[in-house]
Amino acid sequence: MKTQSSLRKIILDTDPGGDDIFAFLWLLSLVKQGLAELVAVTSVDGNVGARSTFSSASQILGLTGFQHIEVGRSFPLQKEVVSDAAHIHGADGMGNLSHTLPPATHRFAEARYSDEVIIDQLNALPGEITLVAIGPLTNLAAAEAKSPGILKKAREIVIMAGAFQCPGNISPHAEFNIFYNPEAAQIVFDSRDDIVVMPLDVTRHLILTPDMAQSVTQTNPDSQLAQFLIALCEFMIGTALSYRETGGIPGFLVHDAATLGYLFYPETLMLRRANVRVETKGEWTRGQTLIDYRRSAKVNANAWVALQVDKIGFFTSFLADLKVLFRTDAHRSANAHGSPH
Ligand SMILES: [Ca+2]
Repeated sequence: MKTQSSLRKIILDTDPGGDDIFAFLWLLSLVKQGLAELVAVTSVDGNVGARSTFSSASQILGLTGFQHIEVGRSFPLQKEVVSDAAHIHGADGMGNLSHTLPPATHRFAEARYSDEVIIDQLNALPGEITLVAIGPLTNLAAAEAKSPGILKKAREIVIMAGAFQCPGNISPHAEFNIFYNPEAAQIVFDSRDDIVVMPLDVTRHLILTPDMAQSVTQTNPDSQLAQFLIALCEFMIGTALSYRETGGIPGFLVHDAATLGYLFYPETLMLRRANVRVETKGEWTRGQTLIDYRRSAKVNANAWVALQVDKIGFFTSFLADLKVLFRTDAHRSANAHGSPH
């Protein structure tokens, strides 16, 4: 039995986003199982705009009975060079399904800014909070800029970001989260020497298929959460296939979930120590992440980079945990026929 003090306390920094939602639900399942504590969700402008990622985060918390958890709001990024990823995730970031869910209960206008939430929580519990960042790194960088050294107060920082020995997904060399705000990413890599990175090198292997989604929801297929998950999966598969992200396999990449795989099932990943730099200027390479593989001595490693994943082990754990949500979701469903767990 875990004691309260040994629980992972987590702030989830997210820009939902279809794959964000699967990571989010995995984390909520771990919370329900008493394996993690979700301190706050800090939404960030990214896949879609700041208001949408905020309200999506609120809707997911409401759908799963966690509406008491704080959601931070972000500010829109003032940049002209990048567009969001609504073409991948739907205009609302949730496969255009947000209208099928209970409305957001958190109020954007009254919410604290995400960087303030991060600063306050890290100051309140220095060394205890793990930051899991699965969107552009704008909020983390803003916190570091406002309060230099604050990110060192996190127990650990785990990010889904980058592409090292494989192509990017937003440009030939860049992964979306870095490309969206490379300057912020470099600030985060400069903030401490142990940033944990889940890049496309591993996440491009994490293809969630309709069979997997069905197996997760089968204990309570009529629940609102099940219907949402299946519909979201269908939407994401449509865009994944049109962008040829899965080698033709009907499925979609659950990139962001890799961060939770690392934290709770670390045996599924192989990581390499490295000094990671971010290209912030290149005309064709802006947002590229680089490791120096030359044989000269390196004295300034700043990261742990995952380069291999045991995908069978990963999905075994991921799917088993997601199933827990459907056992406990029964009492929330309009068509509930199960009994509360
Ligand atoms: Ca994301």
